[in-house]
Amino acid sequence: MDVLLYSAKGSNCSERVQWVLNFKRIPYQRIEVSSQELGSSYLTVNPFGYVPSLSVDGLVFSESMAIVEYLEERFTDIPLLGNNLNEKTHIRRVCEYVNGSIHSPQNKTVLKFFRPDLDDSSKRQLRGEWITHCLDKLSASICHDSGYVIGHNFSLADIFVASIYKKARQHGAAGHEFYHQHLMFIRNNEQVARAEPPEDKPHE
Ligand SMILES: N[C@@H](CCC(=O)N[C@@H](CS)C(=O)NCC(=O)O)C(=O)O
Repeated sequence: MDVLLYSAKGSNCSERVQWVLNFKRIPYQRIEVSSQELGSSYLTVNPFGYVPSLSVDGLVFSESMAIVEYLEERFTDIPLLGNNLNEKTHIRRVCEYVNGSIHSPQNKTVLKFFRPDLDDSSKRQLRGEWITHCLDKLSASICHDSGYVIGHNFSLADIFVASIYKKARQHGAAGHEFYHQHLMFIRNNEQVARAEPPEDKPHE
């Protein structure tokens, strides 16, 4: 099986997929897409110009949520979507909130479209503040049963939450006790820590 992960430095959507690939021990090759390529040659891979994309034996998938659901259904040995329908639904709720409500409005292209007036540093500040504002709201409805976001096991929800929190920090947002604790908790699980992609220098 030939698996290629199209990623870009500092992309938290790509980090989600990479974390899943590592945790499920699926061998893959990471293809680095530069900012310049995102808007040019890479459009033949993903017409939206977004990373990640995942190619499996030449078949290309995009949208991180669709990709991780694909990996979950295809590689069932190490599950990441809970133990029952209630857990699954809550894990999807958290992932959708992170992906649709937190990440999308602060996406680089979206911000450039709506706020062309802002310089890079103001954009970074706004992005960090937005993520923290949304994470604040999320904290009341997660980590109820254990240190994991949903239920008693590491899941896609932990990956999505940890990755977006790290993104806020990269944008210069202050540390957040609740999410810092969550990150420390999941990193205590050796398999989780081993699968966490190394931080790369962002150009996002
Ligand atoms: N909903 C998409 C979002 C993808 C996305 O926004 N990717 C970012 C990196 S995290 C990107 O490619 N940004 C480049 C840009 O906005 O120009 C997904 O989950 O894959």
